[in-house]
Amino acid sequence: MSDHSSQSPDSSPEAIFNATSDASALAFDGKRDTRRSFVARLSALSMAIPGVGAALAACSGGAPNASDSSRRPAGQSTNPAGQRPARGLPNPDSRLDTIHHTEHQATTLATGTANATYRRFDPTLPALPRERTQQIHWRSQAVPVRISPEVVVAAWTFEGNLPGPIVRCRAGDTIDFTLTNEHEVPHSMDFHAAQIDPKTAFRSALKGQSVSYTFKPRYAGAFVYHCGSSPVLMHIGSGMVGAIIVDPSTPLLPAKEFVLVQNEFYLAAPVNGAHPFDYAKMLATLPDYVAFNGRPGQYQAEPIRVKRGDRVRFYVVTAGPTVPCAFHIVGEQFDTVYLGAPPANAIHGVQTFNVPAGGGMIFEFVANVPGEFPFVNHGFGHGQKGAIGILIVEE
Ligand SMILES: [Cu+2]
Repeated sequence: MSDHSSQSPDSSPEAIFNATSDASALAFDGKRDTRRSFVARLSALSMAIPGVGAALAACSGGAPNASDSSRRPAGQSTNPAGQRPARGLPNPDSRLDTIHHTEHQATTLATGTANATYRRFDPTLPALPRERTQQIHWRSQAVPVRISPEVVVAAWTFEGNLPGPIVRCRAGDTIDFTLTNEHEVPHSMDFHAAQIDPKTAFRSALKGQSVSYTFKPRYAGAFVYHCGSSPVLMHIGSGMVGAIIVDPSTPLLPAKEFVLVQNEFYLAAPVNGAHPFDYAKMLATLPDYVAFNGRPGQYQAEPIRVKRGDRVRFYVVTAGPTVPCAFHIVGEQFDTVYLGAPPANAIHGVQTFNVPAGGGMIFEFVANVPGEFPFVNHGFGHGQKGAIGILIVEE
């Protein structure tokens, strides 16, 4: 029995999400008094930022220097003058730096909200580069992101979008990665495809600094990347997430391939048109929205399309920070789900499989039935907050 009978207009995918959106709006209205008091509380706290005081005190300022991105051993970082940070500066990854665990109330506000235009996030898996070594240099930035025509969030990002760019490589390739931080808050990068000492490689960069490291993904699969700076809940929850897809050395069968990064949004009341993120709500784990690729319901408004007979492969990565994804396609069954390290660890004839927060799995089937197929987080208390899309199989 399908989840939503196409015979009932009220149970169509569109109706489900529209009803959800309406319900969310009502919920927002119902909380207006609470939100008003929250805003007052926020003002009183002067929009405290995680670790920003220590970061500003430690940072000598200035724009990032291109020379900062030159290759260095894993985890070394430099200040804008190309020097190693002095001893005694706070490392927000350190368990000793408790300041970073106590100074968190709301994200900083990004500017330029009016210029944040809504764009569907292209879910298409990028082509596999021919080169066996990739040089990747990204910036961490605070940027307003319009996650729906109505909602702008004051996001913390990799390369100005939420999720960040999709990376694709092969097992055994070399990734030379550099992160340059352009934001007052310390940031870092944790690739789940890497096996590396996190204390050095995943350490934080203060504003104007860069961190570089090199890794070779050992296993194929769909992996999360995220900022790992403390408190990691705040940094993942504010948008610093994405996916790295690692192909096996023997390619999988040709397919139409798509990447879905699920994340959830915990929003405070808007300030100057943009919603800051709400750390208390992250801790309470009651999201306002749950989305595939950072825009709630975007693939209902603009579905993903394939042709009848296409092999379809979804790389589902759950960035969280907390909510899992019980991935299911209404009216279809998965021929194969790769739990990890494809083509190994394959299970067959699967209706739904749970991708945990911080995990990634690969879902595959042959689209031999035309129609409109909702792909959902079947944990519907979360799915109906925006983690529903439509796959159209055309004749
Ligand atoms: Cu961060």
